[in-house]
Amino acid sequence: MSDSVSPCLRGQPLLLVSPASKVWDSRAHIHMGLGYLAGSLLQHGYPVEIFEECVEPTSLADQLAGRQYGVVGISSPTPLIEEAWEAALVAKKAGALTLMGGPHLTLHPGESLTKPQVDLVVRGEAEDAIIEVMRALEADSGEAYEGGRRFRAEVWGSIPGVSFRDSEGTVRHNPARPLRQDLDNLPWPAYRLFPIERYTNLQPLTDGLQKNARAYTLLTSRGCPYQCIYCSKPITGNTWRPRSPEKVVEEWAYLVRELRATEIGVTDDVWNLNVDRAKDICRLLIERGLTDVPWVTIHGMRADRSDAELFRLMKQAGCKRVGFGVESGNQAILDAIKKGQKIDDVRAAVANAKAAGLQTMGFFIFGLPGDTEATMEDTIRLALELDPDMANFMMADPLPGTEMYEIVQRKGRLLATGYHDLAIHGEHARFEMGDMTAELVERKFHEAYRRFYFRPKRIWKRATSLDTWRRLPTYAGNFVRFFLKR
Ligand code: B12
Ligand code: SF4
Repeated sequence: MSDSVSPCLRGQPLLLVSPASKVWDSRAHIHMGLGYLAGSLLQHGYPVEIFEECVEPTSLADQLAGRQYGVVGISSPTPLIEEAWEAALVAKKAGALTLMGGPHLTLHPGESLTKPQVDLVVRGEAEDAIIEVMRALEADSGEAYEGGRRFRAEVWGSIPGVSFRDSEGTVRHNPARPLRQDLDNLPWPAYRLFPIERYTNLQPLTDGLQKNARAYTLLTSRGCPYQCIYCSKPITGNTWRPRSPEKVVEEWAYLVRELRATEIGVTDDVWNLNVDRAKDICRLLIERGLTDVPWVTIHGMRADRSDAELFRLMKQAGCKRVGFGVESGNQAILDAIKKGQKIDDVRAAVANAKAAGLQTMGFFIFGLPGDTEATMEDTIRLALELDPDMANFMMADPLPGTEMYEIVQRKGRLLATGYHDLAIHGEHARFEMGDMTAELVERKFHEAYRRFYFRPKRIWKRATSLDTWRRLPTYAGNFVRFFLKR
């Protein structure tokens, strides 16, 4: 069976898809990866649309029934891979060629190519690869076989980062594509393709900045050189690539002035690795009058890469809230998870941020390898001592490809059942190890929420906050989830 017409040659647009989870319902931020891919495609003249299932009023099947797309590109982190394969099936049934990419595909590209509905996989960053894929499709759009579409190796074998089935049906993985260094010359994400009014604001799980915000995210750098054992970094590895402050602020101005952003989230892994560069970004924001739109560092900053001047400049530059990955209140556990951070660094950073007038947020993890009742108690005590405006307690999540996953395989008992259960969404432990039982981890996790949020001063602060009343339904849901169980 063979069909020779290249779908992309029919002049149909591409559809870039991010599937929604079936098991959790959480923050919806614009997908920067898809935004960047769309930016690159538009720059090269390929029409493209974005479909983030979690904010769309229609199903993917309805979207594809209403409009013909030549290529459907699907993005997936590990916990969403089953939903992503389903999306590929829907796209295949609608007659599109299917292309997959993102963190899970980079970790396990061959696994998805065992699914006949998946035609091509791109590993790693793909702004350049997707253009080469589109050009290759013009030369060879493959032949359909029951076991999956097959492609000619002479056309496809030389595109770095691509995995495909060759004419014999053998899965081939081309060599990896080196990471692009000049981030300044990448086209900006195609921000206008996101229906921004349908996205939630940047940290609604914990607190909101504004209701109905036009909440955009922005990347000032990519990657992180640290090697925390629980962190999954298939796309960037242990590298860090900064953008120049000038280019960052140019994009920031576009979000504020052209797209009328009402809040901005810096979504880097570690935006302040180079403290001087972080300060330069703040100085430029101040100089260019871009301080009125509040911004947050969504995923946390490195506490050990900061000083009092940085927080003062951030405050002047319009920053409202900073987050810190504190993780554990026990130094031996912090060392064991290779956080590369001292508890005193965290104490100093939180104190400096508060002194500068910034709201603070701390991320804490329970059930790390080596954790005991006593070390988790240290974590709760550190949270109480630091007393950030918000504390986000989580249970350790052993994502495949991480050192923690290997440790759990060797010494622990994995409790997660399937990929979807590897998401940070529920209130159950994903593994046990030695004397560290799920019961113990879940008990300390719920205890942390109770002891942190049920202090008289905290209750008073919440009760007197306008935001609390606005967000009562969310808080009521979280109350049941985090406080009443166990
Ligand atoms: C911002 C962010 C979020 C935001 C926004 C979601 C999003 N998908 O963008 C929020 C807070 C909502 C979020 C949620 C989750 N996240 Co998150 N998130 C990040 C973070 C910090 C940055 C992502 C980013 O913007 N990267 C920059 C862009 C340019 O890169 P990119 O997205 O990887 O896209 C490039 C390539 O992957 C590739 N690509 C991506 N998609 C596709 C599709 C096709 C067709 C092709 C060809 C290529 C391709 O090309 C893109 C351009 O170069 C990363 C850490 C990181 N550095 O990657 C974690 C990260 C991606 N998240 C992760 C996880 C686990 C989640 C959740 C599952 C958490 C949970 N609930 O359990 C959810 C999943 C939500 C979802 N739909 O994806 C993990 C994924 C690990 C893994 N093995 O899969 C990461 C790597 C964090 C970590 N270190 O553990 N996340
Ligand atoms: S510092 Fe953050 S991004 Fe870097 S490895 Fe550790 S958890 Fe991952």
